[in-house]
Amino acid sequence: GYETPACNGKTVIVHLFEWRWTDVALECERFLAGAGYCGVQLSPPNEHVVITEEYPYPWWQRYQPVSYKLESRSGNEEEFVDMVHRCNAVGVRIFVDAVVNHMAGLGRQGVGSAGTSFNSDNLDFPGVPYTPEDFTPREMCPSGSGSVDNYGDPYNVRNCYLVGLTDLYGATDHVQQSVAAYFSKLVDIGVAGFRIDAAKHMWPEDLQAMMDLTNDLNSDQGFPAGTRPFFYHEVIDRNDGAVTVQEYYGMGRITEFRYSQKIAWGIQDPSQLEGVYDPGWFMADPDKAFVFVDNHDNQRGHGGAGDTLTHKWPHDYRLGVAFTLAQPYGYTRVMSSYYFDDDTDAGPPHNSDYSTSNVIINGENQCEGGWVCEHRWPSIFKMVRFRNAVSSTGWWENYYCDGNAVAFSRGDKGFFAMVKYGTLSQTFQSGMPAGTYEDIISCQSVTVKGDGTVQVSITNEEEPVFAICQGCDC
Ligand code: AAO
Repeated sequence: GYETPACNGKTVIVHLFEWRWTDVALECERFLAGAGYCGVQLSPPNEHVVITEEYPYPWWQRYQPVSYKLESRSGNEEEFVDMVHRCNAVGVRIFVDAVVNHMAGLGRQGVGSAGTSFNSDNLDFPGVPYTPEDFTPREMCPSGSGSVDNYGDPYNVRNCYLVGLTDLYGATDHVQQSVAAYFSKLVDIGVAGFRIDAAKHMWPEDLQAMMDLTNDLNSDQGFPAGTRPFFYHEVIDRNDGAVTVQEYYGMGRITEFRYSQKIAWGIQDPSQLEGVYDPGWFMADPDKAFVFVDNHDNQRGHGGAGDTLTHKWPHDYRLGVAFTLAQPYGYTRVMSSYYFDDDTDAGPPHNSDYSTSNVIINGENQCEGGWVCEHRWPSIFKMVRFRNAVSSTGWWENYYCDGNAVAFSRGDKGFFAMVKYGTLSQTFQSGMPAGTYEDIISCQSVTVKGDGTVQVSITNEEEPVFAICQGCDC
């Protein structure tokens, strides 16, 4: 199936947004493998437009493909291959952000990040190659401007140009084969799966055809023979448009943006947290949902945003991510950002020539040089271990919430508690077998009594989380 990544049961993907491939490789080896992360979501690795004029090198230039050559702001093909092999060697998988709904935006021409010429207005992308017949015919788009302008009409959403980006005609053999060739090239290198960018703007049957034409994962890179790639589709469904996440069932997982909204509300008002998965809201089934607290768009107000919790509110953010990793709903992704002020276009930390800076790790194992590295914050990365340890129980019980403290158990595999304001000292039913455990956040030893109760103590307001699990230590 396409629903589960080939990660030996590991349960968390980290998005190393805009990192260089050389730094991703190092991070796999020095941190992600030991922390128990399943893998990394990359920024798009293919050739993209290079924008210098109206704005210097915005992050979003990478969502305007020029070709499928593996040369981008994050590095070249040699560095890409080296990264994939080194991450696989330590059991950390690589997931590619695949931009295949469209090519570059109208009005753009010149050469891309790999030096290939292109002209969007002529629908000419010789690096693939794509020519005008590979783009959705104008008469199929019902919008006056040619761009997507009515989210209530699936023909408008899928046949028009998303923010003016030249829309590939995904029903054609040549587009399906070209995209599948790109996917297969990546899989042959050792990539384990794909985030499908703007999947909402693609017809599910076209996408399915591209997926089915893609090779099995590469057994020389440690994947069992016959394993299919993992797919997760970016579909923003807030019960407010013509396209639903359910249309993509059977094709992998689907991003569940209603979860992000619910977790933001729930951290504001913990009495709402028990309802983060709300089937009445038509949220994707637990085994279909792909969930996250924030993503690279909504953390900076692109793609809607509004009620989004981000690293800019570190205390609440820790609560939101820790809770997300503790609760059972969905497959989880952790965001790893770079700092930006009010400038939502600003690209990653860079050198004077605008090449992306390297990530710096300080003596406290945290990042510097403009990189946030939420995935290294203690109450976040330690909860990865918890989620892996409890993953065989797809439910929670002994749920407790008094509006400030929240606690629950994951069968007899683990118990979690957190506190919104101040510290916590309270006895809870843990559901765990009697014995001595270590709180994986504070590293304090704790005892579960014969009746399953445990005395929880959270004294550090900076890391307002408590977690014990079977087989876990600090
Ligand atoms: C750039 C410039 C544009 C220019 C274009 C072409 O900014 O001015 O026209 O180049 O030259 C990224 C950036 C874009 C950038 C683009 C290309 O975000 O600013 O455009 O690269 O360089 C929709 C799509 C969704 C998409 C999202 C941004 O459905 O797929 O817009 N996300 C992905 C990527 C993203 C990337 C692209 C796609 C393109 O993650 O980084 O764009 O490759 C509603 C709809 C959503 C829709 C949003 C925003 O949702 O339901 O489908 O997302 O609006 O248009 C509330 C609102 C509701 C909103 C919802 C969102 O509920 O009521 O309206 O929040 O949560």
